[in-house]
Order: sequence, then structure tokens, then C-alpha cells
Amino acid sequence: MRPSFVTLSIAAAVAALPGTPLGYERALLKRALEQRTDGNSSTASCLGDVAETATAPYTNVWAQISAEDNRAVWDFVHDPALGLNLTDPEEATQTDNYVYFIDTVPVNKTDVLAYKAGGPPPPKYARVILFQGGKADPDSQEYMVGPLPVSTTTTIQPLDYLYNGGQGGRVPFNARVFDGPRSAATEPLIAETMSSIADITAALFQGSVYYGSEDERTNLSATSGTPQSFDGTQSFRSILFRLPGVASYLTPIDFYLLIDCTGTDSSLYFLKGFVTKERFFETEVELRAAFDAGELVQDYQQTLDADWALVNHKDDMGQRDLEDRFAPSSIELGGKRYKVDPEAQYIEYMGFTFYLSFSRTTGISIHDVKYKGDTVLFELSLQEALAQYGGNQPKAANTVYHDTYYSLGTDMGTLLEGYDCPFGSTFWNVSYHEANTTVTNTDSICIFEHDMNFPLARHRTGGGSSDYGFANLGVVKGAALTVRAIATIGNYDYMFDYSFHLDGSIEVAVRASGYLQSSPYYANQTSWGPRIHDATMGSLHDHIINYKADFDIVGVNNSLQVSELVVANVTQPWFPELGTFEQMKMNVSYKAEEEQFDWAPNNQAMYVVLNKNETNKWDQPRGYRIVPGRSDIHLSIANSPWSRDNAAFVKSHLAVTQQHDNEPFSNSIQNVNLPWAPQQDFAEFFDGESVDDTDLVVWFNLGMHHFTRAEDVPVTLYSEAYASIVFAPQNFNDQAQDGDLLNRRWIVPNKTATGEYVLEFENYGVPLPTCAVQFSEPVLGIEVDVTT
Ligand SMILES: *[C@@H]1O[C@H](CO)[C@@H](O)[C@H](O)[C@H]1NC(C)=O
Ligand SMILES: *[C@@H]1O[C@H](CO)[C@@H](O)[C@H](O)[C@H]1NC(C)=O
Ligand SMILES: *[C@@H]1O[C@H](CO)[C@@H](O)[C@H](O)[C@H]1NC(C)=O
Ligand SMILES: *[C@@H]1O[C@H](CO)[C@@H](O)[C@H](O)[C@H]1NC(C)=O
Ligand SMILES: *[C@@H]1O[C@H](CO)[C@@H](O)[C@H](O)[C@H]1NC(C)=O
Ligand SMILES: *[C@@H]1O[C@H](CO)[C@@H](O)[C@H](O)[C@H]1NC(C)=O
Ligand SMILES: *[C@@H]1O[C@H](CO)[C@@H](O)[C@H](O)[C@H]1NC(C)=O
Ligand SMILES: *[C@@H]1O[C@H](CO)[C@@H](O)[C@H](O)[C@H]1NC(C)=O
Ligand SMILES: *[C@@H]1O[C@H](CO)[C@@H](O)[C@H](O)[C@H]1NC(C)=O
Ligand SMILES: *[C@@H]1O[C@H](CO)[C@@H](O)[C@H](O)[C@H]1NC(C)=O
Ligand SMILES: *[C@@H]1O[C@H](CO)[C@@H](O)[C@H](O)[C@H]1NC(C)=O
Ligand SMILES: *[C@@H]1O[C@H](CO)[C@@H](O)[C@H](O)[C@H]1NC(C)=O
Ligand SMILES: [Cu+2]
Repeated sequence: MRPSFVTLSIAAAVAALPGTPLGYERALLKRALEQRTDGNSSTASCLGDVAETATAPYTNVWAQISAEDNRAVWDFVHDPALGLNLTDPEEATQTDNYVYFIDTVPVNKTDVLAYKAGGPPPPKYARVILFQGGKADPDSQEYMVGPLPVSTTTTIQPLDYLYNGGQGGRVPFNARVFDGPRSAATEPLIAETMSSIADITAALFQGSVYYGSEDERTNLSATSGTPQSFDGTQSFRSILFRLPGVASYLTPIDFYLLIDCTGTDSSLYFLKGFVTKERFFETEVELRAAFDAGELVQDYQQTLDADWALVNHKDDMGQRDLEDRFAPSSIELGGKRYKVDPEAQYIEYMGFTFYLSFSRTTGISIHDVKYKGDTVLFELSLQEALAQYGGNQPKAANTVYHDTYYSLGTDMGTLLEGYDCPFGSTFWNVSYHEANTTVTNTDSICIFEHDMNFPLARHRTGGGSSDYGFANLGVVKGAALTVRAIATIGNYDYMFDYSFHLDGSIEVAVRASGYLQSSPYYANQTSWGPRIHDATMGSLHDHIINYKADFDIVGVNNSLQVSELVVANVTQPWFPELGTFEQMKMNVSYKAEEEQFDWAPNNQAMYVVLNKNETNKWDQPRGYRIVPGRSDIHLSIANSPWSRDNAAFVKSHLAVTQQHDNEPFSNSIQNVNLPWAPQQDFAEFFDGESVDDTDLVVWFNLGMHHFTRAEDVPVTLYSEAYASIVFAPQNFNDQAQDGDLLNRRWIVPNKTATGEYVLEFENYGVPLPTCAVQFSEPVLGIEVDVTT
């Protein structure tokens, strides 16, 4: 498409409104028009400007290790003298030792606080995951290499202290990530088995055959989810076949292959059986007998052309009236009102200051959030995006995703200006290390201030002896700054938003779009979702997105106050006729110990993280309330074998723990294949420690119970698959923090000498802007290898 240019003129829009100023709304508009000419209107383009530069007060200590450090660490671990016996991952098989990835060891809070108090910068360490299939007892082991930069004092040691499962950073081979080499090792068995029954699959599924993923005749694709082990002593794949193509997630066929792939010797792998039509066949002989008896004829056939599953315009759906016009867009008309330090990934906005960091496993995190100079949060970060499915078939039943297992951060991709984020947003890259190179995903974080489309505050005081029927009207504009990234993890596009509001509140939101992981359609599986296409069913599942909020309300030592609304029977002497009557009141208490807990029924409790020793002008402890938003849920199932002991973090709405340097994460990235013997067990965090007047961490879940529907085709919609939470000041200040905002109007009817009333508008020196907005068709960035 050719670039298109649109010029938008506020003045023209206002001038076009007809009528004389009779009612006060019209008077407002007339005045708005007049204000254009009497203020300091900007004539600059409203889009072209870049954010002004801020200077971060200190180094971003949460930043990843640099490309140079990554290369040096790569060389360090590959030094033959170290004896790790590493193979190039590009050429490795599962029986070799090789680097899985190099990332950054989370910096200890203790060291950060010491640094901020004038101490030395925290030491930097690389986190190196080695897959050691070449060892006698094959495994995956994490190491920490540092301090960096690599020098003669650099050492390598097991990175065990992050994990409480008993084996530290070690994961047995059978539970380690099922990467390319492991997948390749199972391919001969799959190809051999499926080739042998090619006549059956061809007859049942419109000629579909599987002779191996690389074979030219193959026109089925094989997929299996996680877990692929229960406790690391066994390994298996529950494989679902699909018609290949861009929308294969929506074109599954009713055929499953179950294999055992325990250990590193692929000659020992074996067939566990086949499933189709909800029947299990342990051997090919049994399958063939049923086939020959005509029992496997399929009731529904998958579509061969999957155009229906693409997110393009559907010509056959017609067109809506006026939909050929460009849709409304949020633009920063007055110029950018935030400052950034791109080097330090530091942002200043309307009293807020904070840092960003990025990791290949968890994406973006927020650090050291201050509001008007006082600390609110030490860290706000994604921990895990979990999804668990259900169905009377092996693939859905055997699917629990932990998306950090797929290095969720590396899936944060380029955002389309004007569509994914407003025109004029600030775009930042994300980078991560891949072997000895560093990959950059361009424009994968966007930062923008946007209209809330509702005022932050307003009041029209009635009465007043004027023709206008009111004494005064005050309205404050509503705006917020959002930091956004979208990670496309296989089928799903998770949108992560962190929004900073003018009143000091902070909102966390997550949305999901993208393809359902669907099932072949079974007419009698109505308990697991509806039919959504010819041969496709939407599979019921839960998404639970786990976050960490390390509050430091004006200092590290905080408490979690619970104000429960209770009903009390009271008597009041001035109402003798009532005798005893019910009233509601607050029962205020503090969480004493570490605990996992749920939102109170009917949301009849307020949770506030506060500092008992820091009070506002009214002697109230300063705090932030945890305000439930939309869809704050936990996992529906507590005792599933697929998520039994490795997912405690998604089994309550909320949790509070004492902060510890060795408990930075609720989950581990290889936990998904260890549901019965977790590497990291969040439940172990709750060992009776105090959370009263100490450094505490709140963990919370957002998510969706995904009741699938026809409207999930072609993709799930962000409008509905949406969850949020808000942290709002609770006596943190002496009053609402809108009094210092100039973006407001104060309107008072004033009696002139002739006895008429005119509306006097106060604009506090912020007149309406005039600007020409020139849009250009957005361009998509690319991934580049930075070989510095
Ligand atoms: C090094 O690893 C290879 C597999 O990659 C293995 O065959 C070899 O025995 C190992 N060498 C030593 C000394 O462990
Ligand atoms: C798959 O390929 C076979 C030939 O190998 C062909 O006969 C059949 O029509 C194809 N099926 C589909 C679904 O494309
Ligand atoms: C993002 O990466 C591209 C490609 O390396 C580079 O040209 C651009 O300047 C980077 N953007 C920022 C904001 O650093
Ligand atoms: C990265 O590693 C590969 C394989 O070990 C090597 O061939 C290449 O030269 C290395 N590149 C850099 C930039 O170090
Ligand atoms: C659906 O019907 C089939 C055939 O009667 C049966 O084998 C299967 O168990 C049924 N599934 C469910 C979930 O009821
Ligand atoms: C608050 O003050 C008390 C008494 O002075 C002290 O024991 C406690 O450690 C203080 N707590 C914090 C969070 O400063
Ligand atoms: C209040 O007293 C009434 C009458 O005794 C009783 O029915 C009711 O349950 C009481 N309510 C509460 C909250 O105790
Ligand atoms: C008030 O809360 C405390 C702590 O949760 C609880 O033990 C007590 O029973 C509650 N009292 C009422 C009247 O609900
Ligand atoms: C962080 O703290 C833990 C627990 O005290 C300690 O074992 C570890 O060595 C520290 N890590 C770094 C990088 O200093
Ligand atoms: C925080 O509380 C701990 C006890 O839980 C105390 O040792 C420490 O000194 C306190 N820190 C501050 C900054 O008040
Ligand atoms: C109200 O009108 C009077 C008379 O025109 C004028 O002197 C005064 O400044 C006006 N007040 C305001 C608040 O504009
Ligand atoms: C216009 O800007 C100047 C300089 O910034 C300022 O002194 C003046 O008050 C402004 N006028 C209005 C009407 O805002
Ligand atoms: Cu979903």
C-alpha cells in the first residue's frame, strides 16, 4: 500500500460546529474556539517529536549482560581447559553437551539497596544453561559465570540457590527442554510408525500422510505439548497431527500417536499407542483391525483451504456503513509529556520515575517505581504465563504450558505503529543472546501517553444565581502512560501493559489474541467446548498469568493490611425503636505470616500494603491498595497430575511472602516437565515467616477462564480476553493528586455590569493546541544479529 497522509485540524473540527452559545455546552465549545487564539498555541507537528531526554539517577543495575560479555562468557565456557566438553549447538545431538542459552543472573536486592546507599555496583553474573546429554548421568545444569566482565577472577559455579526443589539448577535429562536435538531423536520412531499406517491416515484424512517431517510426501504436521515427563524418570510425547499451513492450530485431525522416549538412547524409544474417535489402540494390529472393520470412518473432515483462519479482511462478510473511514486514534497533541533515558531504560512521567529491564525468559520488568519521589515498588514483573487444557483426548488432557519455558521474552516482536500502539509512540528494541551473538527485535516495546477518554475528576456545583444553572464546573483531563509489549508464543499473542496514572495508581493488564489451540470436533464432547468450524472444536482451558510485586512503600519494611467488611449488630440510644440493628463496619487486621489467599467473596475486603511508620498529614499509614480488576482468577484445577506440585503459584489469587534474594522467581523455566518433582516449588515459600513490618513481596494472578466460542475464529479477541489489576494510593498522600494538574478547566458564570452572566474559563496557561498531524504508513522492523 502507498503511504497515505492525513491532516487533522482541531480548529476546523471545532469551527464546524453550528449554533450560537445558548446552553452551556455550546458556550464551552465557543470558548474553546476562542482559546485557540489567546494562548501560546503550538504549531508544531503533534507526531514528529521524540521524547525529551532524562538522565537516570543511577546505572540500570537490572540491565542484561552486554553482547560483549555474552561473547566472552561463550568463549570462557568453550575453553577446552575448563573441561566442559561442549559441542556447537548447531551440530549437537541430544547425547552431546552444549549451551542452551546464556542470560543474566538476577541481581540481588541486597546488593542493589547497598549500591543505592553508596556502596559498589552489584556484581554482574551470566546465567548459563548447559544441556549435558554427554554425561554418564545426563542432565541440564545451570551455572553462574562471573563476576563480569570476564577476567582472571571469573569463575563458573552451579547456579543452585534460585531453586528449592532439592536438586538446585539441575534438571534430569528426561525433564529438560524438549529442544531440536531431542525432537530429532524421536523423529525416526514417529516416521517409521506413521509410514507403516500411511494407508490408514490417507484413507481417513483426505490423503494425509506422514513419512517424516523432512519427507516431501508428508502433508501432516506433528505437534506435542508439555509436560513430557512427570518427575524426570520418564519421558513421553502425546502427539496430535494437524493439516500443515499457517493456521495449523485450527486444523487438527482426530489422530494421535503416543510414544515413550525415556533416556538418551533413541533405539529404546517405543510406541505406546494410537488414539482416534476416542478409542485407544496399543498396537498397529489393533488399529488396523478397527480400520478394516470400517470403525474409524471420520464424521467430520478438516478444511483443506484455511483462508477462514487468517486475520485478513473477509470479503464474504460484507462491509459496515462508514467503515471505510479511518478510525479514531489517540495522539499526543500537546507534545510528549514524558522523558526517557533510552540508554538506562529509564522513564519519567508526571511524578513517576522507573526503570525497565528485559530478560529472554520473562520479557519486560519494571524497577524502582517512585511517585513524587517516594518509593512504591522495588520490582513489578511477569513470572509465568501458564495455560492448562481439558478434553477427552490425549493432547488437550496432556497440555499445560509454562510460556517462560519457550523463552517468552524472545517472542516479543515488532509492534505496528498506529495499530498495536498509538501513532507517535516511543519504540524501543529488545535484545537477547543466542549462542555467541545478540539478536535484536526492533521496536518491540512501545511507550505512549494516551487519553483515558474520561476525565480524571469533575464536579458541577449546582445552584448559583446564574442563567447557567450552576455555580462552577471543574473538569480535569484524564491521561496515562503505558509501556506495552506483545509476545507471540506459538499460537497466542499476549499483550502486556503497565500503565501509570496521573493520580499515582499503577495498572497491570494482560490481553490474549491469536489462535486457539483447538481440537478436532467431537459431537459428544460438549463439556469441553463448542464446535467452531467444520471439523474444529474450541478446547476449554485456563490462562493464568503470574506476577510479582515487590512493594517498598516509602522504605523496604511494609505490612499487608486487610480491611474486611463485616456486619455488626449495634444499638444506638437515639434509635430506641430499632433495638439491635445491623450495620457494616471494617474489621482491620494485618497478615502475620506468609500466606497464599484468595480475594474475599463479593470483594468484601480491602488489601493495602503500607508502611506502619510512615504517615501522611492525617497520621494515617501511607500505603497502596491492591484493587481487583477484571478477571483476577486462579487455576480451576488443584490436583491435576499434569500440574500437581509445580504450579502452586497459580492456585491462589494472591500470595504474600517475605522477600529473599534466593526467591526472585515463583517458577523455574524448566519446571513444566516436573509436575511431581518440581525444580521450584512455590508452596515452599510459605514457611511461617513474618510479613508484618518487614520486606514483603505480593504475588498475584491475572487470567482468563477461556470458555471458547465461534468468535475465537479466526483469532481470540483482545476486547474479551482481558485481565487487569490496579495498585492505587491509599492514604499515601494527603489528598487526591489532581490538584497540581494544569490540564483542566474551571468555569464560573460571572455577572457583568449589565447584569448578564458570561462564562469565565480558567485554562491555567494550557490552551488548546493547533497542529497538523501527518501520518505515514508504518513500517515493520526486522530481527537483526548484532555482531559487535
Ligand atoms: C565429550 O562429549 C562427547 C559427546 O559430545 C563424548 O562422546 C565424549 O566421550 C566426551 N568426552 C569426555 C572426555 O567426556
Ligand atoms: C497429501 O499428499 C498426498 C500425496 O502424497 C495426496 O494424495 C493428498 O491429496 C494430500 N492430502 C492433503 C490433505 O493435502
Ligand atoms: C533498534 O535497532 C535498530 C537496528 O539495530 C537500530 O537501527 C535502532 O536505532 C534501534 N532503536 C533504538 C531505539 O535503539
Ligand atoms: C561464534 O561461535 C561459532 C561456533 O563456535 C564460531 O564459528 C564463530 O566464529 C563465533 N562468532 C563470534 C563472533 O565469536
Ligand atoms: C463419545 O462417544 C463415543 C462413542 O460412543 C464414546 O466412545 C466416548 O466415550 C464419548 N465421549 C464422551 C466424552 O462422552
Ligand atoms: C518502626 O518503628 C519501630 C519503633 O520505632 C521499629 O521497631 C521498627 O523497626 C520500624 N519499622 C520500620 C518499617 O521502619
Ligand atoms: C443480628 O441480630 C439478629 C437478631 O438477633 C440476628 O438475626 C442476626 O443474625 C444478627 N446479625 C449478625 C451479623 O450477627
Ligand atoms: C476480624 O478479623 C480477624 C482476623 O482475620 C478475625 O480473627 C476476627 O474473627 C474478625 N472479626 C470479625 C468480627 O469478623
Ligand atoms: C545472591 O544472594 C544469594 C542468597 O543470599 C547468594 O547465594 C548468591 O550468591 C547471591 N548472588 C549474587 C549474584 O551475588
Ligand atoms: C526492616 O525490618 C527488619 C526486621 O524485619 C529490620 O531488621 C530492619 O532493620 C528493618 N529495615 C529498615 C530499613 O527499617
Ligand atoms: C467578573 O466580571 C467583572 C465585571 O465584568 C470583572 O471585573 C471580573 O474580573 C470578572 N471576574 C472573573 C473571575 O472573571
Ligand atoms: C505564554 O508563554 C509565555 C512564555 O512561556 C508565558 O510567560 C505566558 O504566560 C504564556 N501565556 C499564556 C496565555 O499561557
Ligand atoms: Cu485461550
